[in-house]
Amino acid sequence: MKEVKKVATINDLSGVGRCSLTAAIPILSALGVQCCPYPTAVLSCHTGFDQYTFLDITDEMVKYKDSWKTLGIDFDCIYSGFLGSEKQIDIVLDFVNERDNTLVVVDPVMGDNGVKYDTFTNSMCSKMKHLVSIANIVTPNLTEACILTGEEYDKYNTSDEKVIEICKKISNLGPEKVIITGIIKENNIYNYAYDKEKNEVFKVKSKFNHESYSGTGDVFTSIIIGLLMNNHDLNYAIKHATDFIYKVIEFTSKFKTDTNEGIMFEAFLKELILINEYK
Ligand code: PXL
Repeated sequence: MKEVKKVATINDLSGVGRCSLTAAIPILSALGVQCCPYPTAVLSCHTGFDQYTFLDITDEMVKYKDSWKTLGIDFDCIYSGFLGSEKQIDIVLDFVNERDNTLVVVDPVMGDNGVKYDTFTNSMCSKMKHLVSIANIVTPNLTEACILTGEEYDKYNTSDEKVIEICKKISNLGPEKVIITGIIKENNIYNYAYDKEKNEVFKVKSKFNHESYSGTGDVFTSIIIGLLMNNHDLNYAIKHATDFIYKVIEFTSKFKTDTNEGIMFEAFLKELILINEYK
């Protein structure tokens, strides 16, 4: 019997749009991992919708973290995603620095499609670099990777060499493993993983159906963490996360929903259980 691992999941709760905690909780649970939500904000819908409410809970986050510390609660992994203010990034830095022997995965949620999210300011970007520097694994999309490195975003023409250069620049900030998602070339989309210690690049290809759904980055990172927590290797995790998302996008696209609604992963959670069971 395996013990159930605990992941402190720092992310927002968005009522509609299948992203952040509403992706991480079901996905980590399906992968047999306890998702312990550490909420950053409560939104009626994510920020891609024309209108949304936004309750920032920065002050509560300090008390929340301190309460876990008093209780002596340990986590196998800290997973940070959408952060709503500079102060929140500082709180996450403290939370990580107060703990040892925890895998730190930072998804530096800042933007997509070459554009920063509404709530993300320039000063938050430099703080985010600091958070990236203390992570073991980071999972930016190409937009975020460009923001972190000051490289120009080129949606359809980023060469292998350029992606690898960006991966190395990010790993020089600190992380041992850098995963860059969403590199589009013709009708394909690629995810790259760079392992600093091995100096190796692993690249996974998937078909691109020219639709960009919200929350796929959160689904991706949640799958990676869930599989790593079950002792699968990173390349296995990336390959299966990529294939899973492709399959769910294909299914979702048949319904012609608003892409802000995210992908219909609920119908495929059973597949994650099978992917996880394969040893
Ligand atoms: O999936 C990224 C994300 C997470 N959280 C919120 C967002 C977005 C992207 O738009 O708005 C609140």
